[in-house]
Amino acid sequence: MYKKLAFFLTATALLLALSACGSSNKDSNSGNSSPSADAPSESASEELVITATSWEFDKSEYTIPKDTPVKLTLENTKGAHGIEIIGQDISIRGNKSEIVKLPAGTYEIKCNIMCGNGHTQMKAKLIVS
Ligand SMILES: [Cu+2]
Repeated sequence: MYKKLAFFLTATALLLALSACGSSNKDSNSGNSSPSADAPSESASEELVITATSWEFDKSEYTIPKDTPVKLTLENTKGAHGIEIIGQDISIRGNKSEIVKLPAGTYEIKCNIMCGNGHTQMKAKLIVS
């Protein structure tokens, strides 16, 4: 009889664990899907191309409009570099694009791929206004 009860309890605990898992997965899925569902509907009318070589970006300062979707493209003409916008969850590694939308401010751009001797010098400013 105790065995039966133990089985029942185990089964219940298992079910609870499974349903908890299921619902948390659902939550994280819906959390993930809503921003990505927004992304395609936002077509960027502006584009910023940042060109990277070893070891510098083509400009020390870039400017984009605030609260506007901007297609941010990284082009590596020499070496393999990436960009990271400090304080924002934005990083591009290699020759890729991402649509970004930022509030007004001045941000620091850094290379996020360990690219060699001059890596730490690969910095630029992003002015959003
Ligand atoms: Cu680097």
